[in-house]
Amino acid sequence: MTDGARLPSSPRPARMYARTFMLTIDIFTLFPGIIEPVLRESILGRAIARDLLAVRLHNIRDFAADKHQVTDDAPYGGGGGMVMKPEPIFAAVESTLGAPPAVPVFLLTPQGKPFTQEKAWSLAEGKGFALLCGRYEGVDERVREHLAAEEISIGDYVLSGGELAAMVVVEAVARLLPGALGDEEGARGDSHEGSLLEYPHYTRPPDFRGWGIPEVLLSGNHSEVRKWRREQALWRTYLRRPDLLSRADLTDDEKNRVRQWREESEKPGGD
Ligand code: 6GU
Repeated sequence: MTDGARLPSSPRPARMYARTFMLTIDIFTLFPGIIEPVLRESILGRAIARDLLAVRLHNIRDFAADKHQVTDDAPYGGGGGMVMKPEPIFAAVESTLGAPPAVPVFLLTPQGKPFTQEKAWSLAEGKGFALLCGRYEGVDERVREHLAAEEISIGDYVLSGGELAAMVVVEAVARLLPGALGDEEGARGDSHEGSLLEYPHYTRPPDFRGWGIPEVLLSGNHSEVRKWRREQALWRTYLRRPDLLSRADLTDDEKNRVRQWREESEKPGGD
């Protein structure tokens, strides 16, 4: 690696932006009680207290027109499970955000597009958005077709509802808002920033149960520390998430390094 190497995981200056207004996220759900306590704690609680972020919870059931406030029904064509009815969802979203909605509405579903750090940045930089939490076996297809801007999934597994997924999205976005983290630089070295995983961290004591820490971290040599961290981030990504490397922002030197590692592992007897 050349000297004057970049910071760990290659922060992009393009990501330094000035948001001057509060970001508002509207969440439409049948279970606001799942979400409410999460918004009170830690980074989210602080971002809301500091008016960097506003999260508005809307209970879809409040928009069901009938006496029993029914929000689901049996699927046409038969089969098991219940489907979320379109009317209460359209009523909730349109009475809150207008028709068509003034901000993009994202439907949370395992069929959605995988949520990424890149998407988190674009939402943090945007003018606000809404999350619609699916429940039961599904949501009437007309919601996807005529109300949702996009469908988002947080990974290849199935949750019973979109509420926890919505919290994942809100948390990932909130911590990118300027002032949300104690340390302003905090988000920039994170895993997935610049498509590399993060380097290993250590704190006191220097010897814990006989397990030490890498010598370089005690050296006080900041340039050597930076080099070591970048190298660790690269090596870790190579070992654990080689799929990320094609997107990563690497120097020519680093690309050669990776190529060497690959060649060595392909040699007979290599690991
Ligand atoms: Cl966004 N919703 C549900 N119900 N399950 C999921 C998901 C979302 N993302 C991954 N699994």
